[in-house]
Amino acid sequence: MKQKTLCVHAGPGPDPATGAVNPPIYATSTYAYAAFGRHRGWEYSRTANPTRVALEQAVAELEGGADACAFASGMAAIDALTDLLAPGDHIVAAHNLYGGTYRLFTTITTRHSVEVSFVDVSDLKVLEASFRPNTKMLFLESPTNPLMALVDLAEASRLAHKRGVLVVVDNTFLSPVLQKPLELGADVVVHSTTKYLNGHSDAVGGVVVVSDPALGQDLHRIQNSAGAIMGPFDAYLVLRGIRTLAVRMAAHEEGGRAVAQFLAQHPKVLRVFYPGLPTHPQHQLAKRQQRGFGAMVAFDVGSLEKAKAVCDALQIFTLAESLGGVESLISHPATMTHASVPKEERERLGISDGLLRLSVGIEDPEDLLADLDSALAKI
Ligand code: P1T
Repeated sequence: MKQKTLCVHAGPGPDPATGAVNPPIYATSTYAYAAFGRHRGWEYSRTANPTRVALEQAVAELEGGADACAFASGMAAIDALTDLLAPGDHIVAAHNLYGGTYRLFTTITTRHSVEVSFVDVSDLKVLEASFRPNTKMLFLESPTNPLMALVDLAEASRLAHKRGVLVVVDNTFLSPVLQKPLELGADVVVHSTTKYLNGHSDAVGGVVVVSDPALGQDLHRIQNSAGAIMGPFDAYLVLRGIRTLAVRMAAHEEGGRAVAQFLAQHPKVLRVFYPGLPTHPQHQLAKRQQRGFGAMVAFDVGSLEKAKAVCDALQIFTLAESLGGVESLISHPATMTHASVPKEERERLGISDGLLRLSVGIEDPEDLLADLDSALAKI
């Protein structure tokens, strides 16, 4: 099935009881037993809820996976993955990740005696040298938040699998419409559904997709035991968002490309980070492993003062954390999404005080360029 068709039809299809074309929102915490000792397949909504299961099935189909588990947030989904590990295990993580993932790994995961190394995974030699005998998980983002660096997912997976290391890819920035990590060799895909999958900035959630059904069973055990589940109302919203994912991604991409090209030729902009630009150092890799370049664009205006002036002057772009909604957002990673990364570490990575990150929405690109043009004229 083609992407657009899959987005519209992924999941269990019409409700078997009534024929409703959309899954009902099963607003129930529990289910009546058919008889003593005999339930009807549904026991308690932490364990399973039909609306959540419909979403899980849809996302598994979209990513080409065997199973999926939906969680209360993207961070809850990533945290559940760390529950696969035992004390003494080691994670190799990309050195540029969403700031919240960095915070989870450095302040919570390590409390359970799991070691984490942050390495420049775009250099495969560095990646290979970072594996240890106790390495159990490779955690990647591609493209990274906010620097838009890529990892060769097929090669990184090959290197990890030689050592029996589980490969996890956070695919939030592209969505399954623009990248399918499981097809490239990864074992697990994680999403903040808060972003493109939902697409309307009205619900926080997360999902994990796996290629191995046994791993899926293990994650459902974690989901049920630890309990950070997505509720049925949110599951409904994300599933509704998925129906338009393919057409939204095409519109996002059109805007993303236009904005990146505009910024790349603007005299006030020092540097643009967008894998769709031929000048991006990994443009060829992006063309090979992605089905598009997406709509996340970062750019450097040189200083905190200038970054603030641009944010203050914009009319259509809203200053806010998050991304992937229909409306365009701007954020300042150093003081917002990546404030929990120490300043020296941010500077080492290139997350400068003048760096701004755009989530380009689906408005008319001409309006977005005019907004950026007048804001940049202020600096
Ligand atoms: O916010 P939450 O649904 O818990 O998802 C966390 C998360 C995980 N992975 C990536 C790549 C993310 O970007 C995020 C959340 N990011 C933002 C809120 C942001 O503005 O970057």
